[in-house]
Amino acid sequence: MKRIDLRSDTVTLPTPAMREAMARAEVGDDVMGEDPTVNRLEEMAAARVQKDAALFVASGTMANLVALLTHCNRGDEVIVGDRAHTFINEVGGMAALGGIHPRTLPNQPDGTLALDDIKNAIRGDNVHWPRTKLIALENTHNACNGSPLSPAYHKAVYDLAHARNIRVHTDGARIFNAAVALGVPVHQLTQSTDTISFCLSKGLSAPVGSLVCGTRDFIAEARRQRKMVGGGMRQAGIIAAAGIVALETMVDRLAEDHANAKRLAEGLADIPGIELDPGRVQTNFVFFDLSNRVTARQLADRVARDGVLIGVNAERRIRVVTHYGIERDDIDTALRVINRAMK
Ligand code: TLP
Repeated sequence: MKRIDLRSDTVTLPTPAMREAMARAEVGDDVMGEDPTVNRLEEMAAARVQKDAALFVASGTMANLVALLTHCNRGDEVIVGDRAHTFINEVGGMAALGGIHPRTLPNQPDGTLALDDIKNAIRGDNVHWPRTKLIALENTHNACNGSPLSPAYHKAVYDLAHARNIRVHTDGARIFNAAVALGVPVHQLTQSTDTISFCLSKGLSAPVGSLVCGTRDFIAEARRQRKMVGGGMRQAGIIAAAGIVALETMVDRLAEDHANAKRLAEGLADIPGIELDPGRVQTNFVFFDLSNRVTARQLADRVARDGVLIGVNAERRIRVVTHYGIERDDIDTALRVINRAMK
């Protein structure tokens, strides 16, 4: 029985080409700037998102932390969505390690923050108040249906921020999913953000690693912050090699994951007791609610017996994610198994 793991795209395994590249990778001490494979990945990444420089880090969480530590001093404030990964799923790192004050605004269902909410949240100069330093966006927005934010929205936030001398960081863990879903080159999304982090180890299937991208000065400072949080990785070319293959070969195929998510959503919507609007599925995430007596935990346990793994998101809410390794036939199998378990 093939295990059909739909809990996350973080479960993707490296491709044979990645393993081969890892075995052959030329390496050196990256803390000394001497790992040629890491240097090549960083150059490729920066070029891809049209920033001056990039920094290879261990995870998406570390990428966001290092970016926030570089943008903000202790006591500075970051405007962030109340459903943002940086706010809900990163162990409070910005506050715990950076003394950064999160000012949350309601995320709209499409993952955006309302422009008026942002304008109203930006602080003036007052001895009592923290300084608004940064606006943090997320694209695609994980908890908001995996929705992609558009180039126009990025530009609106960027213009608003820069008119007030505030910077913008985007958690682009899945920025390539957004670009593929919107049918735009990724730099159209990244041109209107000062810094962008993205992950190699989600839909792009590399085993480890993320990048932070920005100006040369910003990345030089981010390199110090990475060292401070223990992220200097020495012969990291072994894992960077897989990242290069990921960027070269795994971006365009994300469209398959989106098509599979759509097919899955349409099938799920037909199952009695499941509530979802397939029209809202734009990338590789499908969230659905359970309206009969079965709880999310019970459903997950039942389908797991048949080799289908799904993510429990809340008492009656499930998240399923499509990715490399999940084929069209697996979607049909998962639908059959879930349908049976709902009876
Ligand atoms: N998200 C994971 C879990 O942490 C929830 C997942 O399965 O979706 N930004 C975004 C938008 C993310 O979705 C994630 C991971 C991260 C950052 C953190 O990346 P890692 O796990 O590499 O630290």
